[in-house]
Amino acid sequence: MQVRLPKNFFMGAAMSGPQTEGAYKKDHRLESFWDHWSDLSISDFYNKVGSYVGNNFYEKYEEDIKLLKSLHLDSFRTSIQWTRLMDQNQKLNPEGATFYHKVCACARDNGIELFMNLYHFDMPYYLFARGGWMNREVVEAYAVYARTAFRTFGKEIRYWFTFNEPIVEPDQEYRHGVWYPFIKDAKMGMQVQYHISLAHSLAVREFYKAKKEGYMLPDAQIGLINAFAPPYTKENPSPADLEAVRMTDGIHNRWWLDLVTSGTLPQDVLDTLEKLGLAPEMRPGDEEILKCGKTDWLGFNYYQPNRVQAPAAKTDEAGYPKFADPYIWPERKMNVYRGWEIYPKGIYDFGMKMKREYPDMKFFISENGMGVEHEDRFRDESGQIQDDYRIEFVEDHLKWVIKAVEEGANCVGYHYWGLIDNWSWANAFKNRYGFVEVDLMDNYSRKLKKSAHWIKNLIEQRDKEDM
Ligand code: IFM
Repeated sequence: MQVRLPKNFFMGAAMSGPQTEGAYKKDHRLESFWDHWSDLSISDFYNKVGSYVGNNFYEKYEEDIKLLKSLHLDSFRTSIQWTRLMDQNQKLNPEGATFYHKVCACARDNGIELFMNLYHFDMPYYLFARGGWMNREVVEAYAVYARTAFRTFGKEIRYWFTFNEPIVEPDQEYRHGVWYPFIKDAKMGMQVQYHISLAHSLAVREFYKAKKEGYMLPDAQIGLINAFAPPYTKENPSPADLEAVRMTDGIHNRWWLDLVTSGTLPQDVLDTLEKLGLAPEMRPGDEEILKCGKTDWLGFNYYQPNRVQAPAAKTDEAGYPKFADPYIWPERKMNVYRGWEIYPKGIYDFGMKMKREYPDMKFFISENGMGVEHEDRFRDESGQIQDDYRIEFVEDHLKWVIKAVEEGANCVGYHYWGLIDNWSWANAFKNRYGFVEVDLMDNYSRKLKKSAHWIKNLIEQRDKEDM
C-alpha cells in the first residue's frame, strides 16, 4: 500500500489549551484541577513539572500557527480553557476572551481551519471542590460555559467539539484511581460518565440554540471526540470472553456512539449496570436532555486497541464487579515508552464498524501519534531529531485510514497528536509526540524534527497532484 492522501481530506494536527498555553496566572485565569494537584503534590508529575508550563503557546501562538501553515497542514485543534474564559461567577472573563479572539484571527489570517474543543480534562478547581462531575450543578455550569463560548466566538469558529475523550476522567480519576483524587469506585465512575454525557447533551442543545438565533456561522458543526479503542479478544473466545468484549465496548465505545448518533445510551449496558448495582442515578427529564446529544460528526482518537478477556475474578480489589481482564496478544508490538500496543489496523476496523453500524455519521481521526522518551539520543550532527520511528508509525496508520476511505468509511480527515511537543498530564514532558521539538532549556524554542519535513512533503505531493 502506498500513502496517497485522499482529496478534500483535512490534514491537520491537534493539541489542547491546558497542555500548551502555560501563562497559568495571566488574564485572571482561574485555578484548574491540574494546578491544584500540582500544588498539592508536585512529585506526582514527571521531573516535578506541573501544569503551569504548557509549551508557551500563549506567547507563541502566532509562530505555531505559521508553523502549521508552513508544513501544509490545513487545520488545527486546540481547546478553550474553561478557567481562562470564565470567572468564578460564571461570567465571561474579557481578558481570557481576548486571547482566544487573537488565536482565531491568527488562524483565519493564515488560512488554518480551527477545530475548537471546549473541555480537555480541565475543570476549574472551585467546581471540582464542589464535587466535580459528581455534582449536577457542575453539569449546569458547563452548559453556561458552552453557551458563553458559542455566543462569543460563534462567528469565528466553524468546527466545535464538546469534549475530548470523555471516558478518561471517569476511568483515571474514579475507576482506576491513577489521577487525583485517586478514587477506585466503579459506581462513582458510572455517575461521572453519565453526568458528562448530560453535560455534552446540554452543550449541543446550546449550540443549536445559538445557531438558530444567528450567533454561529451558518455552516457551523458540533461534534464529540473520544478515544474509541476498538475491542478485541482471543482467537477462539469463550462466551465469557465475548461478554467481556460486550461490556468493554459498551462502556467505552457504544455509550458515546449511541449518544451522538441517536441521543440514547445503550440499553443492554444500562441493564447490566442496573443488575450489578452500578447504574447511575437518573432524574425525570434526563431522557429529553440526552436526546439533544446528537451531533454532526465525531472525532476518533486512536492510539491502541483494547484487548480483553473474561476476568479471572468476579470483583476487583475494591469489591466492585469486574467486566474484563486485559488480554496480551502474543504477536503484539509495543510502544515501550508509553506502554501502548501499536496496531495500525485498528483504525481500519473502527472505520468499517462505523460504516456498518453508524453509516450516517461522518468522522475524522482526531488524534494519532507516538510519544517517545529521550528523543535527544536520535539527534544527528546538524542537531535535528531523526524520528524515523514516528514517520513509520504515521505512515502505517495512514495506509489503513486510506484503505478504510477507499472501502467506503465516511472518514473526512486526519489530525496528528500533537504538532509540537507538549505537556502531557502526570507524564509532563516525559514522552515527546511532536513533529516539532520544544527545547525546554532554550525558552521553549521550536525545531523541526525529520518527521515535520516528511509530513510536509506528503501533503505537498497530494496538493500538486490536485492542481
Ligand atoms: O496527551 C494526550 C491527550 O491529552 C489526549 N489523548 C492522548 C494524548 C497522548 O497521551
